[in-house]
Amino acid sequence: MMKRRDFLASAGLVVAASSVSRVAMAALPEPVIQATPDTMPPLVPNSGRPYNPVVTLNGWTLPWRMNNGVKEFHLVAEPVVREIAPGMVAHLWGYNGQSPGPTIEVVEGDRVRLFVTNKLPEHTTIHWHGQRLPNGMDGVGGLNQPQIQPGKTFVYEFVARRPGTFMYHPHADEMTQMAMGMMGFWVTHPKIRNPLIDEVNRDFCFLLNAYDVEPGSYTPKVNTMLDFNLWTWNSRSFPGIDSLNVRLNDKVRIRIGNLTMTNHPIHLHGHEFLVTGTDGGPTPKSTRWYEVTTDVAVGQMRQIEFLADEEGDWAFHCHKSHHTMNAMGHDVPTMVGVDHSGIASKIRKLIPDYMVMGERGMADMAEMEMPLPDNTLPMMTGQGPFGPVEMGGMFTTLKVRKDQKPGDYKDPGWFKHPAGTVAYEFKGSLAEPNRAHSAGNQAMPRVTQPSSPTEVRVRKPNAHTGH
Ligand SMILES: [Cu+2]
Repeated sequence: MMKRRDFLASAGLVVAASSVSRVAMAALPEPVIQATPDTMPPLVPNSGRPYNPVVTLNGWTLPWRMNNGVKEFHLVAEPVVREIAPGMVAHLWGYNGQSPGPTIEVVEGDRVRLFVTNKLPEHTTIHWHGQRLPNGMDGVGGLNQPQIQPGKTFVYEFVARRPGTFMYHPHADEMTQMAMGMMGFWVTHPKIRNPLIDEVNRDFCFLLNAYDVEPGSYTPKVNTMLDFNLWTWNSRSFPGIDSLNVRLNDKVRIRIGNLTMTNHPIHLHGHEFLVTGTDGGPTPKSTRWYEVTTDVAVGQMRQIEFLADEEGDWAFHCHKSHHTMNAMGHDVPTMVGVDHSGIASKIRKLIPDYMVMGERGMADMAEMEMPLPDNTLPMMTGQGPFGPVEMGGMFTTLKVRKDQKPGDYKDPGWFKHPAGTVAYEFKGSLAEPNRAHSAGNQAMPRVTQPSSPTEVRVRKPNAHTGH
């Protein structure tokens, strides 16, 4: 097996079909395995029709070989160890060394042959989500094909008939296999100039996914339906998600697919975008309007486009606040306003590790060096130029810079704000605010009931509640 770097070094040899023997071409294409969770530079096509490649956030594009005009890819379904963010790895299932699998990039009209080798302990298939294809290539185990048993390789072949944004995932023991991270992205570029598909300077893509990994463990719980504790983009959690680095006035496209079990309102700061593509391909121009948040429902793909004409470090995240938190935030009782003075030291005599959390809100969690179980991410973290960012999960930044070179995707570091453009503390004297001292009205008068005793449920932080 080859690492992608070696493959690129020898790409000239591998893809020049005419110079490879018939015997070699009859064999399986050698699988390319990715060893790192870093964002790889765009894979510029060196065979087939030209196109402007995408950049997969914390991911990569699978190289192919041309075999008599057919683009051949080799996907290997296998157990992988994926770093979710520095300090935490998860034991997942994926493709070619990572979860999600590599992005497949082809051009409208390409004939594509995909070899799928199963190195999992159970059978699998791949469904090519959103594609027009012969029914027997649709990948639903039992319905369209026999299951791919462990150790076996199946061949899928079809023509990528329409341009757009697609995904792939198993249609075999789906609940387990998707909860374990088996999924990938697919982009079909237009063959000729399409009036509904604009040329862009930067084209990013990533999948929304989620895991339930108990603090201190490594393998996701596969039976979880909604209460996941790791909300990820391409199986990465902030601060492990790379920033989207662009040049001032670049036209930017971001393609997002959702393979979690809930919807994600994706929100961009500082700019307005258009939804230029959905599951069915490019949207008619008459349906486009400017937004700053778009909901991506389960099983959907969305393409957003905007002009990056405001310099700075702009937050880009899911707007469900629990989805920008990591594992520790989910089972903590609300303590805002509860006075713990003197209590903690008494409780510590009984439970030595006891800590008071959240009586002034949860922001302390980002600053405190809390003792965490092994292989567990802090609930929210990430040092920004002004302090902790207090985020986790589905969060990253769009970095817009005047001096970012075309085609350069390197992180330019923190934005240097021009003098006088950062919010600052007011140091003058404060006038007493003029408050109105009347209660609000209501449409129907309320009858005052005699008060009854209130029952309070007390829980120790971190105790497993088993709800
Ligand atoms: Cu979300």
